[in-house]
Amino acid sequence: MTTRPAEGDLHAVFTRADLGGDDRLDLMEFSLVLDSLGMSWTKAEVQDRFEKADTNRDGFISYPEFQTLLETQGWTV
Ligand SMILES: [Ca+2]
Repeated sequence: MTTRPAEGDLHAVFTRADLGGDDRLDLMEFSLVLDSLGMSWTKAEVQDRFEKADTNRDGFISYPEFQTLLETQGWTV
């Protein structure tokens, strides 16, 4: 079952996964977010989503990029 977190919850999920506390997610942190959202993707799928979500190609997912990813995936926040 996939729950659809409210906006505040989503940011809490993002912040909790941001182990470095630098307001962006690396690939490992990104996979933690997916776990907490109940997404069960393979490593290859996670890598693929990560690369698509990282629109400015800096190797990290910012919160705006994260929100855009959820929108493009059709996940309501
Ligand atoms: Ca980025």
